[in-house]
Amino acid sequence: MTTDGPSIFTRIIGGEIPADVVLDTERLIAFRDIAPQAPVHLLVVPKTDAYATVAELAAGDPALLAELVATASALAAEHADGDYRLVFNSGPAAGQTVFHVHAHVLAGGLEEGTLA
Ligand code: D5M
Repeated sequence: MTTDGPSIFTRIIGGEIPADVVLDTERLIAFRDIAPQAPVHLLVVPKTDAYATVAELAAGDPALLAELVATASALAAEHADGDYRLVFNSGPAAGQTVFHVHAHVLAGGLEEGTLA
């Protein structure tokens, strides 16, 4: 939850801002990142705005976190060869800019042995 109005992701979920949506389910939405860091770069986002970080989501709704991970895996199989990196930036010093929990799914032609 933020104190300064709905997050950009809540506005995408509400249809206020366009996005390249690849999956839309009861509790999750997935769309292409606007600034892709890999050949396939998707964001998987819970529709609820109750959780800012992955740790909050894990504590508050572990079933939703499990659903998010399963969805990320399925999307990597659909959009690439099934291998993927799943990244949660948590906190400003780690590069989090949108405080509405989301997973980055990075896939397709990733370099071996690197973390970023
Ligand atoms: O990741 C936030 C991510 O959200 C970052 O990779 C850019 C992406 N972003 C921001 N605005 C949009 C829109 N409008 N569409 C698609 N993607 C967007 P973080 O982990 O918080 O740094």
